[in-house]
Amino acid sequence: MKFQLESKDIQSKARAATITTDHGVIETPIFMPVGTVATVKGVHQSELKEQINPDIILGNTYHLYLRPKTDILEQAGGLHKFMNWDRNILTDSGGYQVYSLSGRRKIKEEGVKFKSHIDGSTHFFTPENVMEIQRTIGADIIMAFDECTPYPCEYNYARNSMHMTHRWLKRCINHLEKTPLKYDYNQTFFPIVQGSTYKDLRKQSAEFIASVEAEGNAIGGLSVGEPAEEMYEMTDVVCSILPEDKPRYLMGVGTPINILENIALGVDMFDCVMPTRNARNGMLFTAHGTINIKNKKWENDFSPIDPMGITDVDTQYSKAYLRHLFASKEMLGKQIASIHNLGFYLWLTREARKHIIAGDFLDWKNKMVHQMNKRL
Ligand code: PRF
Repeated sequence: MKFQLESKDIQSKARAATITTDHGVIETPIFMPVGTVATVKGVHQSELKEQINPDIILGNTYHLYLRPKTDILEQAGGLHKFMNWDRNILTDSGGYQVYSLSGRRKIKEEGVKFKSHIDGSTHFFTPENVMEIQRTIGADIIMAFDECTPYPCEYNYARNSMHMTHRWLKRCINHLEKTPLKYDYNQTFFPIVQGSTYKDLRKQSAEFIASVEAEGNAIGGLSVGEPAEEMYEMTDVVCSILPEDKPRYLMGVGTPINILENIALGVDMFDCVMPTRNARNGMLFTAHGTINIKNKKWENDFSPIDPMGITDVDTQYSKAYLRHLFASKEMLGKQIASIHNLGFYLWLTREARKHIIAGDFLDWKNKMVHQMNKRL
């Protein structure tokens, strides 16, 4: 993997860069659409490529391991081939999903015992087997196995958990070195900073993570219910310590406003289920605020869904039509809304990049944050 800084903003800590892997170039800042179970929900790969056009998407180890199961992905020749996606993929390690989704789970030094959310069967994740699973899934960027602490979290729990995440990181690295690549392209490994909402722990964790000198670094444990200001404080502390010449990935963030504020603090990569999940509930993000398309006020609004939108659906269909699809519980409604929202998120991060390069990012960011903070 190669990371090249292209441009640094003078008035903020925002950067524009490129990441190059065997599956192509990723221009940052980037939003990575979430394709949890080998599908970006409701969106065909052709629409994803042609309309939304992300350089990279995300998959989840936890889900793919449970279904279709690792051996099926191996037989398919890896996740790229299985789902017909020839650009970059990043897989999360399960270090978050195992806490947020599985029923009962037991965290020990050795690893996490958990019950499948699908059939209740018992499984065990360790730093070692999660590295092997991610080798077999075959994403371009693979993540360390960590513990994402909840919010709020007692100091002592957060500190002990952070230290365990650091010990797990060493085990991930040791095991990866012994686990050969499965396919004919490289994989890059990112460790994850934890430390809850405690500045001293965040600082300690960022220093430890930086010391292992991975090719890129991630920030976990945020966007778990803490106030946005606390999230920004933590990102700021961590970004001031993580190396400048490597990508920084803020996991599971967030709203369009969260993304712009964190870009201003030096984050390069984001992912979140929000654009697709909220789309399925009828919530649309636009440059001028959010729309609840189920609202009666759109019943006879025949204007385009989003006249400024970058995807075909934005101008092909009216708000009244999309409202009707939601009222009728038609699946096309969810699909249109998902394409719109992902198109908007990708537009937003591409615009951010343009403004960083042009040198007027901060003014543009402040204007956008103000504009987007409305309900239409
Ligand atoms: N760890 C991992 N994945 C994650 C998170 C984390 O802390 C988060 C936190 N918002 C989202 N996804 N492994």
